[in-house]
Parts: sequence; structure tokens; C-alpha cells
Amino acid sequence: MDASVNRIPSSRDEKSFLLSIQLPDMSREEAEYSLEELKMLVTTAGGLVCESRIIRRKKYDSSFIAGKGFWEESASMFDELGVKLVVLDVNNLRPGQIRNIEEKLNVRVIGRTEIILDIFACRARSHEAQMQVELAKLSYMLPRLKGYGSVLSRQGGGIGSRGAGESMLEKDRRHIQKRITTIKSSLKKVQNHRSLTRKSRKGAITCAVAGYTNAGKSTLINSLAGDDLFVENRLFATLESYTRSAYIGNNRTMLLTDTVGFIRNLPHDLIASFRSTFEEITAADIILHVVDCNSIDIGSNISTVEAELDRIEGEKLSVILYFNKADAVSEDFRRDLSSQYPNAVFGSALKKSGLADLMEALNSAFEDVAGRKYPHYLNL
Ligand SMILES: Nc1nc2c(ncn2[C@@H]2O[C@H](COP(=O)(O)OP(=O)(O)OP(=O)(O)O)[C@@H](O)[C@H]2O)c(=O)[nH]1
Ligand SMILES: [Mg+2]
Repeated sequence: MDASVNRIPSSRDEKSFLLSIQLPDMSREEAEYSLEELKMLVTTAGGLVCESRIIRRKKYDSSFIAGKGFWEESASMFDELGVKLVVLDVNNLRPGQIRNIEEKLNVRVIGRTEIILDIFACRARSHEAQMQVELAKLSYMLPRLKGYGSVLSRQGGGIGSRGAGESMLEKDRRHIQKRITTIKSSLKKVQNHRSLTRKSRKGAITCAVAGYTNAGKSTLINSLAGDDLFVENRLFATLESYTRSAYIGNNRTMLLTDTVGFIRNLPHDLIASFRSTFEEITAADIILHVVDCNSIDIGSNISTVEAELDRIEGEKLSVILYFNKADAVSEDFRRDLSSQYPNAVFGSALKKSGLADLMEALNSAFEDVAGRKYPHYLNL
């Protein structure tokens, strides 16, 4: 295994300053929620958030994102707090913008995309996931290569600079392109194997357990299938898809596949390179959309996942909306949600409550799918 791909955070407790920019098309709540999520991302990556701000701007400053003045005013605060890392709640920062702020403040600067790529790099366990992360990182870097130059050579490890790719940075574009081609062809082999495995499941009814990251997908599979998949109160605990067989009552079993969680603005390059993992969703008969009903922004979590699912799988035969963590919310709140989403099933994967309702929903989806796709099933 290439150690650089799967390095344990080298900069635990790296003191970080987080900045979110509220643009005119964004409400205060949206900016706050996005900042909260960024905090969770930074913590997941092993950083320590010591200060965060939301500032309002008409648009991003083309050279400094937040405007030169803001950084000048912040410099003494950074010194006092010992800030080593600035994390901007902005996707797809340009290398020039990073360099401008870094030179002004003598701190490292990264954006939301880099931090998500970094978490994926730290979390990837299987060879396939490691290759997928490397591919995403190289594809992200390739168009930015020209601007990186000095920025990258000064980074030397830490959040946002981990994962495969660092060793390639000084080499030229052609080498990176060659590496991308090699990874793509290795991934193709793994994918072929994966699709053979999927074919061997032919006849069984399959259900992809999908949803926002940290919603409780793996916990749910553990409860339904009596398994021991990795669960953690951090983002992107699962980067591989696992399939488990679960008994759903009525003498029926269903194959449940755990999937990588979604998040707002999941980097495009990651989606592209994790395509084969997401193909588990495309190939499934049923989608079990798990929602954390204790999350602060349920509505937008649901729409983020639905938008990604639409992009990945188009129209699905059967989707079950399951509100997890019902144990963590009040009865009133639950009633409100239930009237808003009348078809949703509520339960707690952790406390194993409401599982009977979920099994009932799985059974009716099973019948629906079996009736349409495999009529002989219903006659068994
Ligand atoms: N209170 C409560 N916590 C839960 C429940 N289900 C899961 N959790 C907790 O939520 C956290 C995330 O659970 P996971 O099962 O790892 O979530 P996931 O959706 O697989 O997350 P990723 O793989 O990171 O996308 C863990 O700390 C779980 O213990 C539940 O029903 N109630
Ligand atoms: Mg998981």
C-alpha cells in the first residue's frame, strides 16, 4: 500500500480559522449551516477550529476571496490565536487566490473541496477507494497545475495536502496524465470484477442504502443485517460499498448495500472517480434514502441527496424515505415532519426502534419490484 495515500492526520489539532462568505443569494441560516458543516469537516480531518466568521460580500474578491482589507485586519488575531490554517467555505479556489492569502498571512489556506478530498484520502482503506481518491485529486489538480507552483512546494503535509498526488506535483502534466490513465485502467479491471459480482446476485432483490453523510446508513445496515460495519460520528466513515443480506420478514431476504454519503457540493471529481461505487446505487432495485431527522437542515439535506441520486440513477423503481435518529427528536417535531413527509418511515437504527415499520416498507417495495421485474418470485 502506498503510505502517502492513507496517511493518518499528521497535523492533529492544527489550529484553524474558518471563513464563510455570505453572498447575496444566500440567507444567514444557509451560511451558518454551511459553516457548521465545514467545522465538522475540519474536525473530521483532524483540525482544531479556534475561530470562525461569516462575512457578507456582493461577490468573491478575485484575488483574495474576502478582500485584502479583511486579511490585514485579521493578521494580529491570527498571531494571537496561533492560527496555522485558514479554511474557506468556498469550492474550487484558484491557486492564485490561495497564494495571495498565504503570502499575506504566512498560514496555509485551503477550501471546502480540498478538505473533502483530504478526508477521503485519509479514510480510503481498500485499494479501489485509494485509487479513486488519487484519481479525484489528480483530476482536480491537473487544470490548476500552472498556478500551484510555490503553494504546493511550501505545503509539506497537513490537512488539505494529504493523499496521493504530492509526490507528483513537481513533475510535469504529462506524468500526471499518464498516472490518470494508469489508474483509470486499473479501476476498470476492479469495476469489471464488481459488475461480475453484481451479476452473480441476479435474482435477488437489492436495496442501496443511500443518504447524507452521518445519517446513520451503516448503523441501519448493522441493525437490519446484524453486522458490524464501521460506524462513527464523523463525516464519510464509509468509503467503500458493502453488501449484506438481511432478513426482512415474510421468509424474504434482501441485499442491502452501504454507500458513500453525500454532502452539499461534493467535489465533482470525487463523484466522477467514485462512479463505480455509486454504480451500486444505479444497479439496485430499491433505494433506501436515510435521513438524519436530528440534523439542522433536513430539507436541504434531502434535496441535496435527491439531486445527486437523480444525476446518478435517473428514475428509480422504488425509493423509501426513512427518517433515522427519531430517538433524538421530540414527539412534536416528529409529528410535524410526518405531516410534511407523509410517506416517510421513522425509526432509530441505534435504538432499534421503528424497524418493524421499515421492514414493512421494505416488504412492500420488495413486492412492487418483484411484481414488475421478477413475477415468478411472488409465486414462490
Ligand atoms: N441518536 C442516534 N444516533 C444514531 C442513530 N443511527 C446512527 N447514529 C449515530 O450517527 C453517527 C453516524 O452513524 P453512521 O452509521 O456511521 O452514519 P453513516 O450514514 O453510515 O455515515 P457515513 O458513512 O459517514 O456517510 C454515529 O455516531 C451513530 O452512532 C440513531 O438512530 N439515533
Ligand atoms: Mg457509513
